[in-house]
Formats: sequence, structure tokens, C-alpha cells
Amino acid sequence: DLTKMTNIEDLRVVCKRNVPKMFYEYVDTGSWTQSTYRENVSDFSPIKFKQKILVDMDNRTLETTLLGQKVKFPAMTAPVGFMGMMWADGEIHMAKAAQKFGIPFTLSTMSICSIEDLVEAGVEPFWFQLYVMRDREFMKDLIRRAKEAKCSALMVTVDLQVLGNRHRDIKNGLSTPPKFTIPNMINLSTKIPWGLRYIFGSRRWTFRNIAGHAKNVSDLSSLSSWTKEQFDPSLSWKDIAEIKELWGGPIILKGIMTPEDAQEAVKYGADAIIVSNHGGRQMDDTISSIKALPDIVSAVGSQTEVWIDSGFYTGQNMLKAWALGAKGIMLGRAPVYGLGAYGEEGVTRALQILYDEMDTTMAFSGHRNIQDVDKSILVEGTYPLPTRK
Ligand code: HOC
Repeated sequence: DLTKMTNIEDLRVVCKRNVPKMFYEYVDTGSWTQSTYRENVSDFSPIKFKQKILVDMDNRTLETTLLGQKVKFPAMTAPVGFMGMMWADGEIHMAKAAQKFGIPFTLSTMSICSIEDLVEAGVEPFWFQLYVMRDREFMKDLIRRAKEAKCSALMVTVDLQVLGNRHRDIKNGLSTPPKFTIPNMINLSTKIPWGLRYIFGSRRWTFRNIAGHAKNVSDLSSLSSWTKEQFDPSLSWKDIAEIKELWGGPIILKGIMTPEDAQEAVKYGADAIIVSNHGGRQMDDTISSIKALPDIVSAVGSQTEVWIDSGFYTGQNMLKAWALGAKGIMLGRAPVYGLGAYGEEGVTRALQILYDEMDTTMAFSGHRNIQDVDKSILVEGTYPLPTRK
């Protein structure tokens, strides 16, 4: 019974207790000083709702569409690397929970379970996230595999061709499977249920999408040098055109932080863009996603679907983003805490918490249908406005 898990923070605490330190800290970190990581959350606080009373709030709905797909609320789960190290077969559990709840799931290139593992586990068509590596034939092969699996959208991450420095990953010697060092063994000895699930359940320990392609996947002795070796820093807009053509289906660009880049994305045919600073894990000392949103919505909101991620741990903040023009909110750490805490059930609990918070806050603001919600639910002067026409 997870009803005592009343907020995302409760799930985070259990996740921290259950999951080996290096994997928990991989998720729960930002880059360098972590200022962007923190401001992604703190920049929501000044934004205030107006309370509206004595209006009919019965029969509410948060239903909407994302790329034409009907969803229970304007959310999707993010492509999180190493997800399958939070819980054995984590990507399969996350996908099943998200899809049963009624929102899309996105599989990361850097996932533990592969595209084919998900198909074999009977997961419905999902979205695939692409990292572009130096070996372009490999990229083409990933796109081919995603097509074969009938993935319904391709999400290209455009802000990670070089890696932000995450101190904890370096100090922890992040690798998968974990190396047999004394500190790792001491920590793993306190995570027995986690280990048993791997030993007696799944034997999937390492990045199976890229196994056999990217060199030394199992010897990921330093995340930053490995990424430097594999990821292609020369990725540019002309590659986006090529990827779009190869893919031939809906394409989402994740990692847009300025109106100029958003306009470029529209020019290159992005069906949706995600305002994102990668959860504060990449460029440090850049603005929060919520501060970047209004200018981007005003620049391209009528030409493409504008979504957002980074810093969403409450339904209240999801509703603020919707009110400011985001048509979808991508959830990364919040459902991952649920996964690390209780597997599939934990993900469902995380989504239910966020759904209920968003729904109830919408009711407090006097609305029954999310489609009627706009920035009029927010107190003037408390939210960021577009800075240019
Ligand atoms: C070896 C993995 O989205 C993150 C992920 C991508 C990690 C790529 C490197 O950590 O933010």
C-alpha cells in the first residue's frame, strides 16, 4: 500500500535507501555548482496562483493530446540513462507504468534494456531518444531499429554532445556494472534486495542498445572520457535534416533554451520541441527552463508543440508551466524516484501524485478542463513574461 507515499519527496527518500549510491547520485545531481539544477525548482516559487471559489468544479479532465496522441494528462516520461540500474529491467517497468497510466514513455539510447528488450516484453509502441555518436552508420542503425520496433516518435537530444561535469559521478567512479572496489562492495552489501532482483530476475547490467557498437561499453571507467570518445561534438542543424529524412516520422528536439534556436528547430521541421536544460545536468549557470519558456512560446508556440522539462516534482508546477504555454511536461527524476523505490508500482504512484496535485490545483483555480487553463490563473506580476515581441 503506497498511499502513505504522499509526495515525490517521500519516494525520493525510499529510492535513496534502496539504490546503490553511484546510481542514485547519478540521477540526483546537477553539473558543476548545480546552480541551474537548483533554480529549475526555486524559480517556480515566486509564481503564484489565484484562488477562485464557488464555481462548479465537478467532472474535471486533464486530457489532452501530444503529437496527436490522446493522453490522460499533459505529461510523458523522460529518456533517462542508466534507468535499468535503478531497478532490474527498470525501463520495462517504467514503460508499462507510464503506458497503463495513459502517457508516453521514451527510451534513452543510454538505457540498460534495449529497444528489442522492450518489444519482447510486450511494451506498446514507445518513443525513442537518439544520441548521435561519431559512428554515423551506428546512428542509422539505431534509427532503423527504432522504426522496426514501430516507435511512434524520435526524440533527438541536442544539448549533450559534450558532457557537463557531474562531480559525484567522477568521485563515485560511475560504471555499469559497478566495479569490484571496496567502497562499492560495502555500499552494495546494504542494498541486498536491489542485488537479488538482478541476480535472480534480470541479468541486464549494461547499455544494451549500444552493445557491440560503442567501444568498451562495459569498461566505462570515466563517464566524461567515454562520452568524449563516443559522442559526436560536430552535430549540427544539417544533421537534423538528415535524421528527419531517415526517420520519416514525428521528430522532437530536446534541449532548446532560446527563441532563436526554437525558430531554427521549426525551420528544420521539428514536430515538437522541449524547453530543457537537461535537468541542470549540462550547462551550469544558464537560466531555468520555466524562465526560458515564455519567450519560446511567444516565438514558435503557434508553429510547433512546445513542451518543457527540468525541475518538475509537483503537479502545481506542472500547472504553472501549462498556464505559461507548455503543452506537455516531461518527467524525469520524479517517476525515476518511484521506480527506484518500488518498481512499476512506484512509478504509478509518482504519476498519480502528480496527476492529483495538478488536477486539484486546477480545481482551486476554478477550472474543470485543462484546455481552458491559461495564464489568467496566475497572479499578474509573479510569472515571467516574454522579453521580446
Ligand atoms: C554514459 C552516459 O541523459 C545524462 C544522460 C546522458 C548520459 C550520457 C552518458 O546523464 O544526463
